[in-house]
Amino acid sequence: MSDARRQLLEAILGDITRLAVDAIVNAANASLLGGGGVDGAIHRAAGPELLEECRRISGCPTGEVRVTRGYQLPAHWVIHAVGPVWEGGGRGEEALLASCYAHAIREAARVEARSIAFPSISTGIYGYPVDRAAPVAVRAVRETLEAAPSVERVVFTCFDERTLSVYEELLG
Ligand code: AR6
Repeated sequence: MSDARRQLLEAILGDITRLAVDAIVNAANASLLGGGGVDGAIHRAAGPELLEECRRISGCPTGEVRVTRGYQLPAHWVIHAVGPVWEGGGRGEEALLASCYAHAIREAARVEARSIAFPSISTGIYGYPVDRAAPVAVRAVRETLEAAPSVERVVFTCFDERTLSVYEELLG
C-alpha cells in the first residue's frame, strides 16, 4: 500500500532544469540525441557530457525510459522517457504514456532517488491533449508508487498555467 502521508504528489509552475530534486524526467525522442522543448532545455543545462552519455545508449523505444547522470543539472539523474506522438488516441497512446510514468518511477526507486520531477510528457511537440494526458500521468504514478515506497516526492512540473490548472484539479 502506498503511504499517502509519506509520498507527496505536487504540481508546480516552473522550469524543470532548475529543480534540485534527485531525478528529473526528460520528454525525449527514440534517438535520445536531443531535440526541442524540454529535451533541448535539459541538454543545454546539463552540458555536452549528457549527449555523450546518450550516444552510448542506442536509443529507447516509445513507452520506455533510460537513465543517465545529470552532469551540470542540479538533479543527479535524468530519466529519459519516450512518450507517444498523439495520433487521435487509437494507437495505444494512453498505455504508452502510462508506461513512461510507471517505468520512470521504478527507475527512480532503482537508483535510490527519493524525489523525482516530471514534465508533461507528450503534450508539447507530440500533441497529446493535456486534459487527457494528465489523468493518465497521475494514475500511473499513484499506482506505481505503491511498489516504490522509497520515492517520497513527485513533482509534476508545468510550463504553462493551463497545464498547471489541469494538474491542480486532479491533485486536489
Ligand atoms: N521545464 C518544464 N517543462 C517544459 C520545459 C521546461 N524547461 N520546456 C518545455 N516544457 P515537449 P513532447 C513543457 O514538446 O511533447 C522534443 O523535440 C512543454 O511546454 O518538450 O513529449 C523531443 O526531442 C510541454 O508542456 O515534449 C521529442 O522529439 C511539455 O514540456 C519531442 O520534443 C512537453 O513538451 C517530444 O515532445
